[in-house]
Amino acid sequence: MVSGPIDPARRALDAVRPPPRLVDWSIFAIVVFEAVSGLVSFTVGTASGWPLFWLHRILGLTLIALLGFKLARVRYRLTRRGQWRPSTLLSVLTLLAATGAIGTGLLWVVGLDARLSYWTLLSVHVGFGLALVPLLLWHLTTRFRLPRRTDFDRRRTTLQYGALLIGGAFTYRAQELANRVLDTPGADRRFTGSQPRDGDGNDGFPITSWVADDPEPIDRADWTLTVRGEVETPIESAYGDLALDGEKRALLDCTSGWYTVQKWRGVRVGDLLDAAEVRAEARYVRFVSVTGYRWSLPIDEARDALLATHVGDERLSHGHGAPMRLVAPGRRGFQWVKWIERVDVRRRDDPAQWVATLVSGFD
Ligand SMILES: Nc1nc2c(c(=O)[nH]1)N[C@H]1C(S)=C(S)[C@@H](COP(=O)(O)O)O[C@H]1N2
Ligand SMILES: [Mo]
Repeated sequence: MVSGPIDPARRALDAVRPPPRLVDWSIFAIVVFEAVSGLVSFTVGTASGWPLFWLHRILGLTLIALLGFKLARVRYRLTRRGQWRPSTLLSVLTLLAATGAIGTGLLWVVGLDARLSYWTLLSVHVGFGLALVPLLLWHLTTRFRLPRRTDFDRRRTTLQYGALLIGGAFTYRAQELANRVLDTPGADRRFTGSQPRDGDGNDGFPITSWVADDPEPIDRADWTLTVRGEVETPIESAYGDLALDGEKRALLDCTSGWYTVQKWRGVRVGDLLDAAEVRAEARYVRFVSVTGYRWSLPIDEARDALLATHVGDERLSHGHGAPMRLVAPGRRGFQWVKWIERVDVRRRDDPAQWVATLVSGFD
């Protein structure tokens, strides 16, 4: 028998639970939104982008309620004899990926900073999320049921989803408050979710490279910097001929979930472009690494960037991109190209750079 106090809670839950087909389709819609917003958030580095992160977190929390409704409904298929089918295995894998993504997301938010070699909890979260999307699509093909008109009731459906969203927003606020009151490591996170790495210079923050980018150390005496493309006067400059008088405090925020504020010194990109005499048609500046890794910035933004040779009054170490790396304030870490050897002034953006960041370094 269910005793007294549970009854009101149970009744409240029943009231906010949408009909089964709507639960299933809203789980699907939210997972797609989470995957897309998660990936897009990788390109957001300035504070005006906070609503995207906020929505990602709140919808992630509503997903917990929806999954709870769904599990309460289908649990018997796992626990009762004779209910297993081949597709049940797929359902279990899908559930594991969802639980993994939600669990790592929650632990990250409260500030747990566990690491699996160089994989942060946030990278593991991304891994689960990327696995979840194809699993869920496949799972959907085994039990495809479109919602029907009878599933919707304008007032009831609005109230149910309103309650779920408000519940998610409220839970997120409460968690933020708890982080602050208990002073967990999660309290220091940026709006992007990244946690601080304190310390100045090369040893103050981790070395992070994509997939296979790992060049041999570069000898400053053999290295030159080339500026070419839409310019009147192409430049080819030895290390010793560079004017290293540009200085900037800037925040590097890596999508694997950490950030650092450092004093960077080196060549102002604006000075370099002036020396090369940029043509009127120029729109973008592309920074190219010895490994082929590259990124482009619109020319006005590029003028304000720095080609750093120093960090925190030390010469840049090899791991951090010596002899020269891009410092692009407001951009995420993966856009701060390391081991730069060439600057291309261009008329167009470079969509293939997205692929280049993933495959550079592979022979
Ligand atoms: N050439 C090159 N530049 C790169 C990378 C890379 O793999 N190759 N990694 C990027 C990423 S993901 C980040 S977060 C920063 C990290 O800089 P750091 O290693 O100095 O901390 O460099 C960026 N620049
Ligand atoms: Mo990164």
